[in-house]
Formats: sequence, structure tokens, C-alpha cells
Amino acid sequence: MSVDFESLSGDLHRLKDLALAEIAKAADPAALDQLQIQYLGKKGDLTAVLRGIGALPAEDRPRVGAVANEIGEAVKTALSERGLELRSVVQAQRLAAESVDVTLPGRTVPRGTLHPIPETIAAIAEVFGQFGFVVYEGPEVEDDLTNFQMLNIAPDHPARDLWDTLYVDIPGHLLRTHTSPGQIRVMQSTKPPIRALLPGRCFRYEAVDASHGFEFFQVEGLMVDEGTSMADLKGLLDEFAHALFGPRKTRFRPGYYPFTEPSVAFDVECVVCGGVGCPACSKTGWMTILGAGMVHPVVLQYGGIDPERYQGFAFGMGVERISNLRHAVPDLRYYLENDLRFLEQFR
Ligand code: 2U9
Repeated sequence: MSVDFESLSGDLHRLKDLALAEIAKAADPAALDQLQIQYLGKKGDLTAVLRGIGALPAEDRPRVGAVANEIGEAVKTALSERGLELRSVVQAQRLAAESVDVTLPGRTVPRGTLHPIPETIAAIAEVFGQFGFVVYEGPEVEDDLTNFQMLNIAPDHPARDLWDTLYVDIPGHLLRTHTSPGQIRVMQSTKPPIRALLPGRCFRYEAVDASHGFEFFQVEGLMVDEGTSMADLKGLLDEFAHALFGPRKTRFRPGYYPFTEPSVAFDVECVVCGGVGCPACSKTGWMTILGAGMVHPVVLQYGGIDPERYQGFAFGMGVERISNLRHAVPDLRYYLENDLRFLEQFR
């Protein structure tokens, strides 16, 4: 086929159109590099077309060379312009992906909080701690001697019955129904004066409902000294009630427990209505927060303490009850369900 100026410059212009079209479509800098090699490289298409220049008449060669240079420049320009475009797209993408808005607030580290039961026990212990009460622990599996008999609870007392007490498969052993046996142990191992606080988990064979659970928490207090009196008890409990529920009237009402004589119920003016009377206090204006009394002499003797020389008082409260009053919790089952929707309210 004869090679003449027309056909060669036609090839060159077709090559230019193809090259510009492909450069415009190049998706990324790597594709552009390939096109640069493909069109302008030593073995590129432009070089291939120019191989035919040797077969041209001498007078045509400079014209074709000029066309070739012009096309080569056009392809180079297209490559560098497209290269700039693509690089600016890549840079814009990186700026979007890697940009940090330094004006944003810091990420807060979620802070945990105490469960309301140990938090209430800590609040109770903090008050009595200021009066010299020391916190003790006692075993949750107790023998029935320490849990009942040493607390002057008669063998036929209903509290011992199967429908009240959870016995374990160790003969004569049970899950403690109160933390009182721990107080017996304190008396047996400590000489008066004693000021002991005994918080802990207790168990009862009880149908579970909004106000009863088979396991619940108690805090008991015991003070034994020479000349300890009901007046000491009332003064101490007033301080406790005011510390937890603010200034308000309190009162003793006669009660009965086998392990204390005399026994009292300790009431505070209703934390909801302040004493006027409302559904929360059954319109009485009063709320009972704990029971107390002078430790029965039989119990002191079981503790190895001479009731002729020493007297003591004791009190006991249900922690869920105190927590319900502090946080208006309507159902004590919430405390054991580990539902974060409940627990996260106590931040
Ligand atoms: C010893 C001697 C006496 C502890 C006491 C109460 C009164 C009392 C209840 C409150 C609500 C138990 O959790 S509850 O159901 N307790 O009313 N507890 S006096 O008396 C003791 C304790 C230990 C050695």
C-alpha cells in the first residue's frame, strides 16, 4: 500500500482522536500512566505510525513530523490535564475521608455507676461509720443454732418452718434468714464495747412479688456497752433518719421480736407527703424504715456477754425498702434483673 502524506496524517489524526477520547475516560492515575506508555512510549502507537515516515517523499517528511509533534503535544497536554483532574479527585476523596473536625466535642467514656443496693448500703454505713460502727461480714450459709436458737427464736417459731426458710443439704444448715447470726459471731469474738454493722444478702422461702423476694439485703446494727440505753438508740436512729431523709419527725412504736426486749418499730414522717397522709404512707403520714430494740439478755449470753454488766441495742432494716424510699423504685424485682434501662437511672 502506498504511503503518502494524506494517509499518514489521517492515521495520526485518528490516533489523536482515539487517544484524547481514552484519556478523557481514564478512571484513575494508573490508567493514565498506561495510556502514556500506550501512545507516547518507545513502543507506543504514535511511534508505530511514525515508522512509516521513512517511506514518504523527502519533501513531505517535515510536514508529517510537524503534525506528529502537534499531536504528541496535544496528547501530553491531555494526559497532564486529566492527571491533574484525577489527582485532585483523589485528594478531595482523601480530604473527605481523613479530615478531622477538631471542633467536635471529645468522645465521652461511659462511666459506670454503683448498683442501688450496694450504693444504699454504702450510704447507710457512711452514717453509722461516723458513730464508730464497724462493718463486719458473716456467712450466708448458717447453722440453725446461730440463725435461730441463739437469737432466742423458739424451736416451734414459724420463722423456722420450711415455708419460710431455705434449708441446704448440710444437716442443720440453711441460708440465713437475716444477718443477725453474724452479730452473734461478732459478740463471740469481740469484747465490749461493740459497735458492729452487718450488711448482707439474706434468704427466705417466699413467693416473689413487688415487695417480697426469696433473696434480699439487710443491714443490722449492734451496740453493746455498759449502760447502753433506748435513749442512745433513739438518738442514733434520729441522726440516721435525718442523714438519709432530711430533717423530719421520727417516732418509736411498740413492736415484738424474740431477740430484743423491748422492741420497737422506728417510723419517720412520710418521705412523699411529709406527714400529711398519702397513698405512699396509707394516709398515716408515717413510714416505718426499720425495727430495733434492746438485745434480749439470752442473746447477750449466747454471745458470751454478761447481761448484768453490759446492755446492748440492735436494729435491722431492709436495704430494698430504704432504696425504694430514696429512689421511688416500685418493685424490688428490678434490683435483681440486671436491666440496664433500670440501672442506668442511678448515675
Ligand atoms: C442480735 C440481736 C438483735 C436485729 C433487729 C429488727 C429489729 C428488724 C427487720 C427489719 C426489716 C428485718 O429486713 S427486715 O425484714 N428487722 O426489725 N432487727 S432488731 O436485732 C438483733 C440482731 C442481732 C445479736
